[in-house]
Amino acid sequence: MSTRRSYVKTGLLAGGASLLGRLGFARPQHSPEQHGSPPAPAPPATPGPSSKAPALLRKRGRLPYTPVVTPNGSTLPWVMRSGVKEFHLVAEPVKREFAPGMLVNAWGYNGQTPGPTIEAVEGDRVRILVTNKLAEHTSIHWHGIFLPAGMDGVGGLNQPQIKPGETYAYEFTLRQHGTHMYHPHADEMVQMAMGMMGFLVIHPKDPERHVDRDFCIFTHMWFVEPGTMTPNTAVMLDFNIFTFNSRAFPGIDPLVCRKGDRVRIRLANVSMTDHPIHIHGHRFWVVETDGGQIPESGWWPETTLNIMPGTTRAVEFVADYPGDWALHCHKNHHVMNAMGHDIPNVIGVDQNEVAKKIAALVPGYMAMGSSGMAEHAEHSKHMAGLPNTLPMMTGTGPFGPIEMGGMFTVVKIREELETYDGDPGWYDYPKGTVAYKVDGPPGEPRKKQQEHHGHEPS
Ligand SMILES: [Cu+2]
Repeated sequence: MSTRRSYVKTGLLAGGASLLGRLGFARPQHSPEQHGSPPAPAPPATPGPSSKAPALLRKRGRLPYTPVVTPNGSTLPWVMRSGVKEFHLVAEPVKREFAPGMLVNAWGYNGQTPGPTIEAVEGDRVRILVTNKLAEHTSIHWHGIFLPAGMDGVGGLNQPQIKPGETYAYEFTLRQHGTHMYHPHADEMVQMAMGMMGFLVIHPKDPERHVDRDFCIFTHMWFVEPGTMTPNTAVMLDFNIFTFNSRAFPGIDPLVCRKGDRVRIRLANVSMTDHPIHIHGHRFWVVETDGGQIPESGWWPETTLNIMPGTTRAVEFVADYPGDWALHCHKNHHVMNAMGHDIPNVIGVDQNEVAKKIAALVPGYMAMGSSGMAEHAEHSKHMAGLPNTLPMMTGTGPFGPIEMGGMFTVVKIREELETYDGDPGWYDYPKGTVAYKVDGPPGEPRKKQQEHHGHEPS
């Protein structure tokens, strides 16, 4: 875990710093002084974590909103020029590490896929410069935004395509607030499949409520032939890598929350199919689509929300229950990493005899799958022969293999939390609150953790 996190941070810092330098932007991203934003109004009256956790308050600074967190990603810096917030996106090929052990030749913005999250406030005048460093033309569409037709970004329809080496400016006033996205409307089949997409979040001018945590997750899927590193964009349905913010579990940062936090998760999808996103231990309220806010009387509760292609959704919930809670796509293949689809179905087949014969020819051969595919998690190195290929299921938790990859992460809710930065580690289960074994084959060793956490019902 620490290895992965330090790698990610180093990568982000290295990539981000050189890029920001190139664009002439300075860190930090959230300081209003640096960016010359208008004076921030007083913080919302809703009691937040501030009274108990000064460190958390400092993080929010004087911004009139809780900054969006893009796990494994970043927020795009801006500069104020004559009253206009100016952003700069650079469309370019990017190398994206999906998880340790797998690097992908993707396309994106500013060295990242998804591109950095653009954050602004309703009423802002924004100018977004787009420089094309791809080898082919592109354009950017601002999905769900009310703007002049000539700024809508459909290549050929609203503007000429942006040729390689050219920079275009999009400029409009934000007349709404909500969860939106940006993506190309050029070479449709290829550019989004290669990872070109990003969030455009517009905060309300007069927030009706305060959230403590505001996350955004871009769902996506890819086909990267095992052993290779460039997505095949001609694939229509048979994708084999499924990502949150272009990372696959166990390469996805957890969503860290304090007990009692009001949490918003914004989800988006420009892939070829829908992703039913499921949360454990809580139910969330559906508060927003890319069409705008749903009045509170119209919110509805879900534990699984389908994110259809070409949509955004925002959900909110109060982090009531401490623990480690799974958040994942509920399509079973979408919580798996690269796998060949031409594998024979051997569930229920006795392979003992054939395994003996093959082992005579192939030393170390192991027949798997007769009782199900869980064995793959234990022997997750079965793809180790292929370079740049993640095992199907690789995550390991405190009790053993998690048996998932792909679109899976963990919402980590803690009673005590000094900082939202970093990973607080696995949940320390109170004694007597973990499922326990009451019967089984004699002599089978118990898992260490189960003994540690005890069995007595409270
Ligand atoms: Cu999915």
